[in-house]
Amino acid sequence: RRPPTQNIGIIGAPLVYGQPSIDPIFPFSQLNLLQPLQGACAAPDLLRGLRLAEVLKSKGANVKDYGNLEFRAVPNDFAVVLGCNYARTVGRANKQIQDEVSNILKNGESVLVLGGDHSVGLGSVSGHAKIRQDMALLWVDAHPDINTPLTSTSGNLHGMPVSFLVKELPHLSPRVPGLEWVEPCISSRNIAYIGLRSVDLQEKMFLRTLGICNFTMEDIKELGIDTAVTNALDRIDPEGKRSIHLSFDVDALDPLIIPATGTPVPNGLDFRQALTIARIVYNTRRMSVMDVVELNPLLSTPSAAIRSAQVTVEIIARAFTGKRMRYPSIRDVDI
Ligand code: 6HN
Ligand code: MN
Ligand code: MN
Ligand code: MN
Repeated sequence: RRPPTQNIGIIGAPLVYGQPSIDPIFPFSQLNLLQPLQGACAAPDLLRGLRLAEVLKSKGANVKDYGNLEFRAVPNDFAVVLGCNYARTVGRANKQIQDEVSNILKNGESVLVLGGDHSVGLGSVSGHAKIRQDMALLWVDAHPDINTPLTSTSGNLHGMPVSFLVKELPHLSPRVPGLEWVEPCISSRNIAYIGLRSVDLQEKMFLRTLGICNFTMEDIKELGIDTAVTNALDRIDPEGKRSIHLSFDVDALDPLIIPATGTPVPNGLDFRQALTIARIVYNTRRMSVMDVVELNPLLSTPSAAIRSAQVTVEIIARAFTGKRMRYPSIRDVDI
């Protein structure tokens, strides 16, 4: 079967308020020294600089780059409101993301959303669901990002997007100013996780009580990555008809491979496993949206940041075109 030519729309979503660098309660705390956390906003342009669009084109895709969305910080949005940091800024930015994603899908293009932190999943997934109600979500991440504002210990919205999206959960959450527009749009039956290894206690409870399909790193070690991903897709899309959303947090990979990320956790996926996930998702021919989030070039040495970004480009190319890149093999690049 010859695959149809892929039309891909790229949008940059350089949002960092889902994982802010300024501690909203203790403005003089040590956390504020972590200024580089803001670096996730540099990821889209770094990936473009590594010729992301050209690589996709060379694999036969039609690519249109819509550039970066421009986000404005909502004034005085520093306080923790109902357990969320910067909810109005994050909410507003995600409304923009939602509109852009659904418009590009309406054009008949697949969408690549370049974060930013993982709070961009709020807008990206809900923009996808607006156009394709029958959507299935594969969340590749070290973390399940399913805290509610009441269970989150950090208050950072990048650890919460799934809780706002799952139909079975939001009644447990307060209505957060700035996020009222987010409608729960996906059933827990149609969500699966790959790569988990840092799950908060209450998150574990949500996964259990809702019976959300998840393959932790332990499971992957036991079953192999092929079986894990194939089973996950079978579970969330048993008839093989749904539009697939791949939300890819680069911290799913081992920090030795992608050190440039804000919440690294040891014992992650290796490069081959990540490429396998991308290939199996590509083989469905039904991936409509991919998010690539949490790449933060300021959190490692410059050369490690570039290597992290190159690995990311290869995974993206595999997910959209099924093809392996020959250039540049990460081992051969000398920076
Ligand atoms: N991510 N569970 C932690 C929290 O703050 O809620 C970490 C979240 C990490 C989020 O990596 O996208
Ligand atoms: Mn995440
Ligand atoms: Mn993560
Ligand atoms: Mn935590």
